[in-house]
Amino acid sequence: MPTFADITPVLDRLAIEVPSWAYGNSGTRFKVFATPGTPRTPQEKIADAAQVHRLTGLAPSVALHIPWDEVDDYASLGRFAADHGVALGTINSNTFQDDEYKLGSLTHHDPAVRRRAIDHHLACVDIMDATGSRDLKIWLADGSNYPGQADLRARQDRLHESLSEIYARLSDEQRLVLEYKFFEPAFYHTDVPDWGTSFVQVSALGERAMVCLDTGHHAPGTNIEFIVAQLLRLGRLGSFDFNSRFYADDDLIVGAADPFQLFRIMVEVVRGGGLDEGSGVALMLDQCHNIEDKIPGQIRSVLNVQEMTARALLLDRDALGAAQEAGDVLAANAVFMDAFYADVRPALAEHRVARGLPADPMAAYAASGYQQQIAADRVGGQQAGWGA
Ligand code: PSV
Ligand code: MN
Ligand code: MN
Repeated sequence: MPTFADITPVLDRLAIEVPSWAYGNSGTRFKVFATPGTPRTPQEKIADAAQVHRLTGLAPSVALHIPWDEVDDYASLGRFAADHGVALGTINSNTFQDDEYKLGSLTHHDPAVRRRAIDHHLACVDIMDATGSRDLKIWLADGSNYPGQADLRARQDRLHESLSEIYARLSDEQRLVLEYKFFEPAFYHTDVPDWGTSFVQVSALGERAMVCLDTGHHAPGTNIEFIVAQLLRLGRLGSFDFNSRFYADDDLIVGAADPFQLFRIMVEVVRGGGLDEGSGVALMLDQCHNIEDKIPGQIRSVLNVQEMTARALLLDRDALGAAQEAGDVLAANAVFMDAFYADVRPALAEHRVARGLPADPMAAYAASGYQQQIAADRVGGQQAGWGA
């Protein structure tokens, strides 16, 4: 088994992007709970995200969602972020909250609606130019509720045409990342339901078009790590949206529902070079904290990713390979489980202290007084755009 010292260089460069919307109030269709101290502006969301990075050293960038994070001057928002020790990251488009998109956006049968949806994405690329963001992440709520409602095939063709126009607008340093989701808000069909459809669509665009894998967007029982392995093998895994789920797209804290699944995913990320220097795989969170405080919720999340990454890095690949080659099923499984059960928490605490970080970021946040301060300062916090 590798030692902790062996894996430290990889842990040192581990970066997990946090979503601006995680800091806003969110909930279900039954109730959105207001949390004292909730940010009222994109700047306040960024300030909160900066706390996560300050205490963990793991979250150097913040993803924005447009129009939820609309401001007049994105370059100055980027400077604001830099002043707080973080960068602006992925720009997420949004074509799911306007009445006009009820029957679709980039796939809509009406060219005027498609035009509006494409223009929104072009405006997002303008923002990327100002913020220096690399990735445009597209998640489409497009789909239908009833058999016969829509021409499934024509919508794929229209999606290709719309994406082609958006892709053509990107600079050489920018990427388009297409996220899939098997259902919701549409219940009969979704236009980008699975990794295969996303792969087909992005492959038709060019090399800078990639797939986004949201861990909550699969049918129960799906072997997600297999998809990770396949997309890495194909060179098309652009990013992760990490979260965890018990039932559907629950958007709970990553690693909370099924830490072993997170470990298995990270094993394939490591195996496929996703943590190698210069890897194009972006690790992001896509979560909503409905009932817990948001900042410690995000701190817990990035720590969970770090912990499972460390365990995955400790996997004894030589021993595993030997057992696999020998056809020794139980020995191979034992090697795998040994890494999963390795308790890396004391070593990670030491690693943090060596980097000038608190050994226990959760405790450090609780002791910092930041939560009490924002609760006192901020009145009338914003609701995150809901639907995540
Ligand atoms: C959709 O469920 C999703 O996961 C997409 O990533 C969106 O950008 C995010 O939620 C926020 O609505
Ligand atoms: Mn997502
Ligand atoms: Mn989601």
